[in-house]
Amino acid sequence: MPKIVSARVIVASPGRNFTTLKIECDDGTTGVGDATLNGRELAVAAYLSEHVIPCLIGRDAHRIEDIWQYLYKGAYWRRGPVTMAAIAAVDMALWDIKGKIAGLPVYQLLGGASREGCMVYGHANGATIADTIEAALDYQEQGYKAIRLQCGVPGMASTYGVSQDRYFYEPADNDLPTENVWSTSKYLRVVPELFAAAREALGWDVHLLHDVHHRLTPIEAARLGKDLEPYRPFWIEDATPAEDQEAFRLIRQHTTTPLAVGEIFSSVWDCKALIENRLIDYIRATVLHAGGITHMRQIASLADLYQVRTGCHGATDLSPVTMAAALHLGLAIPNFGIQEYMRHTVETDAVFPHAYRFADGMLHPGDAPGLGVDIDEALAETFPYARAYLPVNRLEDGTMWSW
Ligand code: CS2
Ligand code: MG
Repeated sequence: MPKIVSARVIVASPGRNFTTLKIECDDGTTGVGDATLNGRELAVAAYLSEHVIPCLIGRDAHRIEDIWQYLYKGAYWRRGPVTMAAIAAVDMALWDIKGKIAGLPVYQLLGGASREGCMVYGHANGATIADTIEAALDYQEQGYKAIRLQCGVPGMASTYGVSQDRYFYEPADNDLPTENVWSTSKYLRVVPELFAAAREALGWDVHLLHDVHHRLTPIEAARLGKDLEPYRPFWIEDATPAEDQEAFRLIRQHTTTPLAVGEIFSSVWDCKALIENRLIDYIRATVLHAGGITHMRQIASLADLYQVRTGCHGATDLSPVTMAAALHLGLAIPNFGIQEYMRHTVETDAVFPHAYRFADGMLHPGDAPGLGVDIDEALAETFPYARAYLPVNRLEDGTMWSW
């Protein structure tokens, strides 16, 4: 059996901060896992180095489920973003090792391919509706079958999802959080106009998505859902803060616009009620923030019982290791919906060489044994960590709000 003999945490910043775990076995096999928690990278690094790695040494790397249960139940303090990102990193690395030893890509260990590839969505954004449509036409030109639309809001200096650079979006910045100002009424006016213009320019054969990013109350979200119905969105995401799972029942009562939620969920318990009551259509939880391939597969299986599909988070603060793991799982499960694909920078791609490839609007994980991704530790060292925070949002009267 492959015995774990060492593990180390690599924190680097090629384009943005990433926390990566590398596990090594006595036969020389190594595996990688993503442990990145945007704005809290060192918290997970410390959790792994101080509290997890000492417990891994000497264990059988093949015992993925037992190690998952040991780290989950053994911590006593269960769930939460830091704990579950740390468990996720161990889990991804162990699946990587198992695949390498078996000589098979991880999706083959998960039951084999259920589709030719994973449909992805790109991020069209712009300061104005016209800029956003121009970016969306570019994505359509590149063969994307699904495009997320985020545009600036007249009268607001900045808003979630709109970047300076057309293709690369990294919201974390500065040493202390940037403060944005938010107006729901201004926002609710512009999004329907954006979708009307998008359907006019792009037609009806492309899926259009939008991320509300936790910023509406339930009734405001219901309003937006109704206003967008004529434009048939693929989904509106994070329509309202989802700690209050019951709030989605109110949105459901008013609109048929599909709902997606879950990128900040860290376990099945955060989304069980949403899924069992069919309050959502897509679950956005990820292998990184929700405990790895092992736990994300459990969430996907529960969702499958209620015809809820996956729509996993895939922003730039999830490293190519998470993207690779998500694609192996997405290729194998029966209820894959769509995979977010926010392109990484050239530096990030160089530090994390990977096998996944884009073609015809889909990503495929490739057939390299394991996850098909690694970290170039020497190159990673040339990109030192620098503390960064996500922005915060305040209403125009100064009230703290969701960003
Ligand atoms: C967003 C993310 O991709 C998305 O759907 O919600 O960009 C999110 O803002 C970041 O991952 C936060 O770190
Ligand atoms: Mg989102």
